Amino acid sequence: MKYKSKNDFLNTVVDKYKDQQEFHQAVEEVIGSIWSTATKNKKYMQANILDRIIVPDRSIIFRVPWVDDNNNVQVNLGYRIQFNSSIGPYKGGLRFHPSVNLGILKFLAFEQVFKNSLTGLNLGGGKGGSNFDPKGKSDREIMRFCHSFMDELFRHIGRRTDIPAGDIGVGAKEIGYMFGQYKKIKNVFSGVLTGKGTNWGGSLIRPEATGYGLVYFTINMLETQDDALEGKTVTISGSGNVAQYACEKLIELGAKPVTLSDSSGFIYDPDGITQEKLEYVKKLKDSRSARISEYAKKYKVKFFANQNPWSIKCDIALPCATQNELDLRDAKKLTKNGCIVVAEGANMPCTKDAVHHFIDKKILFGPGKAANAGGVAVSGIEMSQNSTRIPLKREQVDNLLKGIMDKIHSTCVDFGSQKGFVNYVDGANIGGFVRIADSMVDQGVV
Ligand code: NDP
Ligand code: 2IT
Repeated sequence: MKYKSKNDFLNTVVDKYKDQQEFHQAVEEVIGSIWSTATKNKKYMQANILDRIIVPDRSIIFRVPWVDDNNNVQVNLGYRIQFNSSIGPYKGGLRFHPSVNLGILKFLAFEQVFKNSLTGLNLGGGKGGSNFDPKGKSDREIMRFCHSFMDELFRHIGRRTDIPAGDIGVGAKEIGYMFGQYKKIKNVFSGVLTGKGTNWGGSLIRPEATGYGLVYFTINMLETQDDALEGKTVTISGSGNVAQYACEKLIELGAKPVTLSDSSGFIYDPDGITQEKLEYVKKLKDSRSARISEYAKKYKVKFFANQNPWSIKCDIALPCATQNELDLRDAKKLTKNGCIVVAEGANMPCTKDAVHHFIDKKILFGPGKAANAGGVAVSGIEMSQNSTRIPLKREQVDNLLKGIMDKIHSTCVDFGSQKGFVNYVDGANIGGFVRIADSMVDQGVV
């Protein structure tokens, strides 16, 4: 083998992709788990899976020009990373956020490859987006931006090639504008995007799926210790799609969510966020410019400016905002305060050191690629409804979602059990990897 050790391999990744720290972090986490599985397998080594799996099939970068409300011409960068298609067409969200760059999208697309594999569906991995900032933009500006973005993206996607969906800054509204433009350019009505409106091919439960799935996975983890969700106090970060529906399912199942946040700070509601209060948050956050601090004013609770919620005592913590939002200091605060479960609703919200801390302390830690896979799983179910042209009922989709989360959980247990402890990071990485690697071997050097 050309690498002396795992660290030798990882050093070459850092050298090759100097400015892509988030990508290094994601690769290091996966390689840390799969190194021995990969290097002991003769077929994987002959096919050089290790070198091949960390390089995207292609990275597309393009100009997105648009006209703002003052008639000024603006330009953003658009991206689509088509990472791996060994088990299905590329699938993964689009993120619109000023922090978006190639390294961030490569980490997200790389994670998506393993996440999609874990769902058991035939979905390859991809991710895309733009450094466009939807905050402070009018609806018309967002529409013009989405149309221009699709003016280029359309030539790279298709229902059997690459099927984007939402992520940070992209929800039903943006998917609508992009779908409309794709249909106009191609003159085909197809399931080329997921997260569509239910009038035009969207699946019931898709908006809820990531948050609901996260809670189902949390329950599965608790059950391994004969514990249950009811009565547990839960801290949540974020107040967007994933955070809102995680909160909703927690309320329904008798847990007590006490925090929500955004990039300005967090609110702490010690009495618990109720469904009525959550409906207020959903309406408030219809506008991406609205701030969660409004909740504090309305319900007379405390708002902590420029802080995250990990100092609040809880049984369960669900980071649902963004990458690296929970570091070692936060992790120590959580375990010191008695937190027994951390499940990642966001992609890679915990830093490497924070993850190691949780595993050292042997608490239940659910990595994003397993715990937040419910969203892409229901996207897969939306695709199959588009193909059959038969929409499923709410309960049918919810049952399929539960079944997929159960299956992901048992894959993690199968591949991650270590002397009475489940290392979900290893379980998810190895479980996701084996299916991809076997498929790559089957298909030869392509
Ligand atoms: P939304 O745009 O709906 O909400 C994002 C939330 O996170 C907002 O509250 C936002 O606050 C906060 N946030 C974003 N960036 C930052 C930041 N840099 N610092 C602090 N807070 C921040 O996105 P989603 O809920 O869809 O996505 C949240 C996470 O879940 C992401 O990591 C995403 O990749 C992941 N995910 C999403 C899935 C989906 O189906 N949507 C599926 C699986 C994972 P503000 O309004 O101030 O920006
Ligand atoms: O990170 C993710 O899994 C998503 N943003 C959802 C992807 C999808 O295709 O539904």
